[in-house]
Amino acid sequence: MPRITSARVIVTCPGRNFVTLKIETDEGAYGIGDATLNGRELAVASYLTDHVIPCLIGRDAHRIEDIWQYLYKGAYWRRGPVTMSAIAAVDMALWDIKGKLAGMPVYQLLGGAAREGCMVYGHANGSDIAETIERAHEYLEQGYKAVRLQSGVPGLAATYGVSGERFYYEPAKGSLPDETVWSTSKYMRHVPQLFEKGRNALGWDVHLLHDVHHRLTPIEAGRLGKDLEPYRLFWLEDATPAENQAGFRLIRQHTTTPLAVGEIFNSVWDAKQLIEEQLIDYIRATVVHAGGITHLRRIAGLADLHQVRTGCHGATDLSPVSMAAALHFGLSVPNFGIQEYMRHTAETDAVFPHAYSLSNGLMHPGDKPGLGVDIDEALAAKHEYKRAYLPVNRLEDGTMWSW
Ligand code: EZ4
Ligand code: CO
Repeated sequence: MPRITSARVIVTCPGRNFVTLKIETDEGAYGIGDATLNGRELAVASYLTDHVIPCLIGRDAHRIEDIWQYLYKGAYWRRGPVTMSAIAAVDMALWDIKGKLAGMPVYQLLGGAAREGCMVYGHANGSDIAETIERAHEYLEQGYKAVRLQSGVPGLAATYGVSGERFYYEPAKGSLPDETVWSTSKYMRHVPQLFEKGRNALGWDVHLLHDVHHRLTPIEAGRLGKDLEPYRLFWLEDATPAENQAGFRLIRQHTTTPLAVGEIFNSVWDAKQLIEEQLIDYIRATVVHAGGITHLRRIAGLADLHQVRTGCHGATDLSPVSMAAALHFGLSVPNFGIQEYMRHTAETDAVFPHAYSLSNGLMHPGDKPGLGVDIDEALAAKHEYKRAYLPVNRLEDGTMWSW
């Protein structure tokens, strides 16, 4: 049995912060897992170092389910993003080890490929509609089958999803949170124009997506979904905050635009009602924030019973280790829908050499044993952690709102 001999947390900032757990065994194989919780990174690093790692030493690295249950039930304090990201990092690292010892890529251990590759969507964003469409064309030229459209809103100084960079989007910055200003009415007038022009320019063969980023109330989301119906979106994401799962009933009563939610979920319990009542079409929980491959498979299993498909979050703040884990999961799960892909910077890719690749709009995790991602520790050590916050958001009268 491969015994866990050591585990440690590596914090690095190759352009942005990442927290990685590395677990070593007495059989030589080691595994890595992502533990990055954007804007709250050191809380997870401490949870792992101060509370989880001492419990791992000496355990059988093959007993993934038992270790998962030990960390979940054994903490007494269940769920929450810090706990579940820490458990996820352990889980990913153990799947990586199991794959390496078996000489197989993780997706083979999960039942093998259920498709040729995972369809991904890229982010086209611009300060106005014309610029967004121009960037969407660039994605189509690169073979993408699906593109998310976000654009600046007239009258608002900054909008979620729009960045100066061409292919990267990085909202976390500053030693204190940036403040942005939001107007629902300006936004609601603008988005249907974005999609009318987007469809006309891009045609009907591409899947189009949009992220509301938790800004609307359920009835406003119902209105927006209805206004967007003529443009046949693949999904409308995070239309309203989802703590109150029953709130999605109201959206459903008013629109057939498909709904996706879940990038901030950390457990199947966050999605239980949404899935069981078929209030959503895509569940966006991630490997890193929702308890690892082990728990994400449980969520997908429930979702499959209710014709809800997966659509994992894949922003740049999820490290290449998470990206790889998401692709092993996505390739093997029966009810895969789509995978978000915001590519990482060259600096990040250099710290995390990886086997996954993109071709013709589909991504594949590659066939290296384990997850197929490594961490260059010497290079990682050169990039020191830098505190960075996600922005906060207020209405025009100063009221705090969801960012
Ligand atoms: O704002 O990952 O769909 N993608 C998103 C992301 C999130 C960031 C927050 O850390 O909504 O851009
Ligand atoms: Co989102």
